[in-house]
Amino acid sequence: MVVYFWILAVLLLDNSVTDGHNDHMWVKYRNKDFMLVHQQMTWMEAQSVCYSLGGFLATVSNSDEMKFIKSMTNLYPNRVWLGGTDMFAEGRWVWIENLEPISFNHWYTGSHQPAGASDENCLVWINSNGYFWHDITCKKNYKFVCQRNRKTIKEQ
Ligand SMILES: [Ca+2]
Repeated sequence: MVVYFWILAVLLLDNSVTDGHNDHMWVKYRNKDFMLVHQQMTWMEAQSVCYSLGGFLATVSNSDEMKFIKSMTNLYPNRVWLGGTDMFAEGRWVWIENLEPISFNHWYTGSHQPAGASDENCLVWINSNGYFWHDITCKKNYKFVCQRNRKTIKEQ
């Protein structure tokens, strides 16, 4: 299984496999790199691909990062997976990066998100809904945003 995702990750970096987009590349933002992957996969598959690429599904730490990722994704009116989940403990939302609780958030309060209880344990970002966050079943297939962390340069 691990080999499968590794091969998939390598194929993703080959433009010929993409669905018309050839921008599967890391984009630098401060101390992070982000990559929008256009293949649509389940949350776990997406996380496996991100891992094979040296990262994980993206953590959104603040509104500046949210705006940056939005700028990467807003050409595509699709839903995208981010790295939030409460699959380990219902109602305790964490980032898969480090299992730290989600602090900054952008849940859609209009429908009291996250609202899916144990049926909906993964965080999807809905572009057409003001980029608010929703919990949804992890088995849906969506595009996704990977992140990897840049090594911080030590100040003299
Ligand atoms: Ca849940």
